[in-house]
Amino acid sequence: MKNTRRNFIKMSALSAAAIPFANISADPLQVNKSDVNKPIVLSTWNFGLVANQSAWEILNKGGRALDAVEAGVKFVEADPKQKSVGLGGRPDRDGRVTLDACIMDEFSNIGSVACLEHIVHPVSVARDVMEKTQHVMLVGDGALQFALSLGYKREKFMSDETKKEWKEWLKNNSYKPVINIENHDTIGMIAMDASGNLSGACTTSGIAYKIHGRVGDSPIIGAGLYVDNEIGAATATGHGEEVIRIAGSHLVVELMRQGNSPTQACKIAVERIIKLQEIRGKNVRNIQVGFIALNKKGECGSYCIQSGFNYAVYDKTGNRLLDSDFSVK
Ligand code: SD4
Repeated sequence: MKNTRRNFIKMSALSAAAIPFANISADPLQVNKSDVNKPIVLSTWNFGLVANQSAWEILNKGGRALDAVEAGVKFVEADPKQKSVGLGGRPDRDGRVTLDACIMDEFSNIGSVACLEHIVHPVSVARDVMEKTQHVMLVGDGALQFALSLGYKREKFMSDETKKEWKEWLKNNSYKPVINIENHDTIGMIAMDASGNLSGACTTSGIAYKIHGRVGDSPIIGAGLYVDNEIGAATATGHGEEVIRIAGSHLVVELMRQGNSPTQACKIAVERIIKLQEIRGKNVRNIQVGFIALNKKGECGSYCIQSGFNYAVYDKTGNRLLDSDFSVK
């Protein structure tokens, strides 16, 4: 009798434990493999076009999505003309250029650096955190020392032009981030390779003239970037505080898991941000957030708060820049 009862309890516990997993099939989106649009890469803003080009060279040769997204965003990090990413990034209010980046692969390996100074390729340091340490995130001086120990070169940041702009800003010293600055910002990139595997990367110098030490969404897995190799991937740009508040990129992926298209998922996430702005008595017109998303079928989409956000998509039909649809008209 005792035994039977124990067995019953055991069985109940087993079946209860099995319930949450019962719905998680290996293929929740019911992907018909022959219809998958792959390889494909998409990335935020105008500079996504050149970044996609670098990524495509790898994807088109059958390379891994992880290598493609790293190479793609590195192209933008190294461009001194880009004032919101990498080498050319604008400083914080103390005149220090601090960089945030993260990377995630098809196995849910993750790596991230935040508030990293003097290193041109924070995304590669993030990948080294992922592949060479038992941690997932390094910040500030610790991230810098880690990079230097691996042989990364310490570089001088801030061009004369950026320094001049910062000195100008210091005269008023007021922190009012401008939306859609120069139509380019953080680069977030997500890709599916010819094997159908997903990866993503995200890198930025963050919002200009922030308080020293401020970290946005971009290096935070689940906020600025998320990849689930069974479902899809998403990345974000814009006011990082608002993206973190809703765990944005993770939310977009979970919304795709529930059957929403990439565009619908991005839209629902954007609407949640807008609703929270209203609840908190904030003016939504002062902020911009854009998401881009890709699912396992190779379908992609985007949505943002207000006009001005665009993204680049490269698949077998070519590389193109698309305007994102938006909520606040
Ligand atoms: C941040 N999301 O640091 C980044 C910056 C950005 O448009 O994308 N700005 O909050």
